[in-house]
Amino acid sequence: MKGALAYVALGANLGDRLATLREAVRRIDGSHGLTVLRCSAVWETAAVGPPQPDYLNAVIEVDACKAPWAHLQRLHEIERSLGRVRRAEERWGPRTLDLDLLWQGGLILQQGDLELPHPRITERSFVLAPLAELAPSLPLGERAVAAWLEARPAGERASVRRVGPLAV
Ligand code: PH2
Ligand code: MG
Ligand code: MG
Repeated sequence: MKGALAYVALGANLGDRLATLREAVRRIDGSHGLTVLRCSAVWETAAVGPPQPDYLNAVIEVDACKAPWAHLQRLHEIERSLGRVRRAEERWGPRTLDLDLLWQGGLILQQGDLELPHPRITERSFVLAPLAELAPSLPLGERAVAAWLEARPAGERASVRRVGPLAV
């Protein structure tokens, strides 16, 4: 580890979802100060928001050597390079690829479009379930990740399903 431990969430519900997530991991690893350390499984999850196809979601653990703003910018670049057009999107609507910086080295901050830890992690089983595979004890406010996941309603937890490996 040369930098800080960080977690990035991946989501896709348009096109070849698995191929997109895997290509995103390849583009994240080893460039612009990010090294991929571990990958969660891939989870198929019912969409939160307006009616739309199910998502594939995953979380990766990375070694983050730059400031979080630099990493966020790089993640947005990768989203664009894999076909995402932000301007055309509706809030909570379908996405070719969504990359969210969830947590970096315990930083707590809010500036422009960057908030750490990422808002609403604790209310979303589609983030908590893959994150709990990698970092069940990671503290988020008053609870750890695994405890936040256990606190989600049973129906919501049943709407996420582990479907297979992300790493190739
Ligand atoms: N992302 C959204 C909106 N809704 N639902 C699930 N299950 N997974 C997501 O990643 C997701 C979503 C917009 O970013
Ligand atoms: Mg998101
Ligand atoms: Mg996002």
